[in-house]
Amino acid sequence: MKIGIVCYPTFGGSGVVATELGLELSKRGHEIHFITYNQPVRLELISNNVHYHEVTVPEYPLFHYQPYELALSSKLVDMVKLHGIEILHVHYAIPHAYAAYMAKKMLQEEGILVPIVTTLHGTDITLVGSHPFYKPAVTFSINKSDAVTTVSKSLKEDTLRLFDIKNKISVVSNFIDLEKYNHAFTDCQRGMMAQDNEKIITHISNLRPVKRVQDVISIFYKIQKEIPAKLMFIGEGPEKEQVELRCQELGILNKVVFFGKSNEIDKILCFSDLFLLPSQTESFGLVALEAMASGVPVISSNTGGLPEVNIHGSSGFLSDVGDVDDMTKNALYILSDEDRLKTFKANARKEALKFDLHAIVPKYEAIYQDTLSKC
Ligand code: GMT
Repeated sequence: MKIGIVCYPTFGGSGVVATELGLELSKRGHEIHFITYNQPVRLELISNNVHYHEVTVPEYPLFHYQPYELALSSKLVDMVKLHGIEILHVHYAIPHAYAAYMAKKMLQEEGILVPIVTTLHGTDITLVGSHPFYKPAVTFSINKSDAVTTVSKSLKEDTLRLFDIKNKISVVSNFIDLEKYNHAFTDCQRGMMAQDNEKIITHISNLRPVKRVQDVISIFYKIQKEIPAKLMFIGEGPEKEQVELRCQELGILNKVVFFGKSNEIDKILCFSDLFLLPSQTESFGLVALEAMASGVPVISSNTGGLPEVNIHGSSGFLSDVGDVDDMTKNALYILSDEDRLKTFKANARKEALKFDLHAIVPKYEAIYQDTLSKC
């Protein structure tokens, strides 16, 4: 199939999933066209089967807001015509599903039929999309998609609860390329980051309020009072400065390593002992799955889709949002006994195997085929 993939090209989970999906589909013989405003960060390889088409929005002084969805829908029309793209798979409803619908309508005028598959990822439903500013447009574009998927059961329930949905929603969970996280590389540089007796705790996110990064600091502060530990803090975002200030106030700045954005999180996860994800809401928690695939147990909140990924008492523990005492207790339980830590690490990897991309990508292929056959 010739498949157009629309996504955010950033470090965010939806862009990562869309990119990994496109790359795997290309290995399975499909022709993939990424259509977005930058080359997706995990798209290292452009090949015969993988193409990238940039959407540019020329600056015009009259426009207070530059019309990205207009530029995107025009680009989609052009690329479908030029490359014979048969199906469009858009990741994140806003504004991608809306722009794709406009493109579909324009193409219909010329007798070209291109169905749209929309994958909802989380904040497009739970935070941004359900805001009255966007809700009518998001409801419309979900209902007008030819197929709709969510990345967890929990997100499907949220979508049905928050919007008036007439369309069928299929759950296709996020996935992971386990081979990438099998510690095959030999340069796991634990010694550079911590002493042998120190435990390494890791957090990775976009440092937005929804990630509750202050809870990460509170939990780490309590852990390091009990056992020697270091915190690896990966990501950039609006809460970073506050986090740095708080670490300084608590006198733990020398125990926290700030990495900024990283394209090599597998290299950090390879030497991590525990992962913290105390988010306010999380439709899936791809980063928790990435940690688990690296054999890193997860201490997380029990919100959204996290209980579908992080299995309480096996790959880690779940606590109520904001319950930093319970999260600390669980973290110390895992870290304070070497044999127990080993068991949790093995379990984390085992639970991650359920999300192997080889099992999940064919589900998208089946959806494409089904959608095309109805067209
Ligand atoms: O806020 C983020 O974590 C980024 C956001 C995105 O759209 O890129 O992530 C959402 O999609 C990911 C991939 O499906 C999910 O793993 C994340 O749980 C989800 N984030 C939230 O629901 C907050």
